[in-house]
Amino acid sequence: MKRGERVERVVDIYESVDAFRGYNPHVQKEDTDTKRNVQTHHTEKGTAWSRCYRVTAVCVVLLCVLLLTAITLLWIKYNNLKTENNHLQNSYNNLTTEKKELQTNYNNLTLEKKKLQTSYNNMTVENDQLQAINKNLTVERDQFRKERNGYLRTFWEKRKCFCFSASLYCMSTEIKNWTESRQDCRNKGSELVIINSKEEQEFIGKQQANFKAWIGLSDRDTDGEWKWVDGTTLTTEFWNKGEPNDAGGDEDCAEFYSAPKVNVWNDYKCSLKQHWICEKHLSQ
Ligand code: MMA
Ligand code: CA
Repeated sequence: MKRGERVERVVDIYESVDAFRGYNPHVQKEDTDTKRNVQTHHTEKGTAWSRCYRVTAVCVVLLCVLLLTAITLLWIKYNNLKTENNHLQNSYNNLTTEKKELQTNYNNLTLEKKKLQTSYNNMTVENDQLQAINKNLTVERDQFRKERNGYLRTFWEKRKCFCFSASLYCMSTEIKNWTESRQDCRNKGSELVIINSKEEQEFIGKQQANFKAWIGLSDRDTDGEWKWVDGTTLTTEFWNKGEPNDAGGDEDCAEFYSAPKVNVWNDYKCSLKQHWICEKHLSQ
């Protein structure tokens, strides 16, 4: 646009403004040229200001946009950090609780360990004591065996001896009546055998194929009332069929009768001579 044309346009604009204000440019034509010069000068100045204003406005808007963007970004960042902080706080709280529980567990375990240590120490002491006792018992047992073997070799010489449970049994090689037989046993610190169980009865029976021998049972004090030599009454009986029959009216002593598959008792005359069996209880 050339300078002349631009001036013309400005004139048109001013004329339009004057018309809008009710001003007629043709009536006051004489002043127009003078005014046109002044107005042209003013218009150039205004355009520069307008441009500056626009640039400033654009800058301000741009700055505002930038500021808003920055604030928005910072706000998002702040919220993210806040959420993260909450998570971390929760984690921290959980870990603190867990730590407390672990500490309690650790304390309990420490207490338990102390108790177990004490128990272990006590048991160690007890174990040592038991080992000492066991050692003593072993010594005592060996002495007992030695003693028993001594009995078997010397005291019961020439007799058939055997052990059952905690007793030593010996069968005589001689023959005597019931009273003499009993006395022989007593002289040796024993008694005529007392039989308390089926096992004992059968064990004695199988020591020899066939034999008859006095046992510590009689009804000499009261007829028909059978008693063992230790004073106890008869509970477990192994009488032969039909016995005791008191044959001849004076069978007051009991004998053991052993034959193949037969282990029984018979009442017999106390004055008759036969073998006998002694029983010695062994110290345990
Ligand atoms: C029979 C039987 C016994 C009795 C003796 C006496 C052989 O057995 O009657 O009961 O004691 O005889 O010899
Ligand atoms: Ca009889």
